[in-house]
Amino acid sequence: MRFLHTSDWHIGRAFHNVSLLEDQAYILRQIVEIAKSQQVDAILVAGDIYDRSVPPASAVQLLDRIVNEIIQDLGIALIIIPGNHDSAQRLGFASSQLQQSGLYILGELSSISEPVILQDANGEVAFWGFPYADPANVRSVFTQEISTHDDAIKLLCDTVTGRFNAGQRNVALSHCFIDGSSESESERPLSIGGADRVNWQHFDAFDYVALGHLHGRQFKGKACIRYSGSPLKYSFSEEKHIKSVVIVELDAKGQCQIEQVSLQPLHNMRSIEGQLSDILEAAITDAHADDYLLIKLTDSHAILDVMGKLRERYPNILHLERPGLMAVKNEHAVQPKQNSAGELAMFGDFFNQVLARDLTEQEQALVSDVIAKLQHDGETQ
Ligand SMILES: [Mn+2]
Repeated sequence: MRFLHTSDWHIGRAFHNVSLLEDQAYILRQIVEIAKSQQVDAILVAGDIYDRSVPPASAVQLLDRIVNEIIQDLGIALIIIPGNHDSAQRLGFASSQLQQSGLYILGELSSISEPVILQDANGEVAFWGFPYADPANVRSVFTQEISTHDDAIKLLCDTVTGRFNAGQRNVALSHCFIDGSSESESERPLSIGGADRVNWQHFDAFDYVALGHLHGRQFKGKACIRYSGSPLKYSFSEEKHIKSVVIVELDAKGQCQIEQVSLQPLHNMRSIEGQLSDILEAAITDAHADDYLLIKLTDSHAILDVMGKLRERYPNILHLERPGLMAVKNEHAVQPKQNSAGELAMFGDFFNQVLARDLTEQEQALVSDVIAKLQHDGETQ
């Protein structure tokens, strides 16, 4: 049995008010191509299909197209669980009818004991899907004393491992936070204060565990208990991530051979740090000037229309930070006596930007007087 594991598509997500739908369409098509060339039998998506419980129509249309390509055009089975961003009920629309066509949406907690069974030359593989559920939900469905995410996952795992058939290989899909794994800034916590952590040992009996929730690819405990990671970077904290999908070859005994196939985004997400003049010069030969950028300017003086200047070369700047300016400001915060000198210098820079010449001595004196008067007024108010 050969399958592709992915998760955290977050279709419909925007980043710094820029819609990522085109990037998502591009990357999902790439995943379909990988599934085709790798000749997998199934694709597993371990939650957070959509970014919101009520996704925009354009996101639903994109998923619809991708599902058609996977099931109808390629004849590959698609197994999905909802994550904490999805609405299990909405995602699960018509799911029992769709099973006949090869689309398996495992969104019902009460049905976790009914796995998807796929056959290969070596026999049956059971795919057990755990839809994302908080402890209160698990408690109400199973009427057992469940107070933590760890209790909940343990119960779900114990429930299905008790139903394993001899000779059958077993794969789990789960959307949870395995204790000790690394987070990114684009994940929404499942609960506050670390109470969402679960032990990987609960999954020990499965031959492979396809995890979702954490956006960085990683495994915990065993190589076969694994997060595929999101297919795109959804925060600048993921700048150094390599985004990929997992291709799993499950042999007759349930041993896994794991390969990670890298994805190439339409726009990379990265940060650039330096002086404005250096950044603008380097941009001339930057072959990836349309990447999504975080720019950190180290210049310590005020610059007029800095965003306009940068956007001429880098059209997709999503965020601008001015650590240089902050440093100057902070210096003033601890040394208030330098305030007037700092403000005069700042105004001098501004004046130079607008009129392309320095203040004369007379003008400097005039501006100093105004600054001093403003400060005096501010103090006596
Ligand atoms: Mn997610």
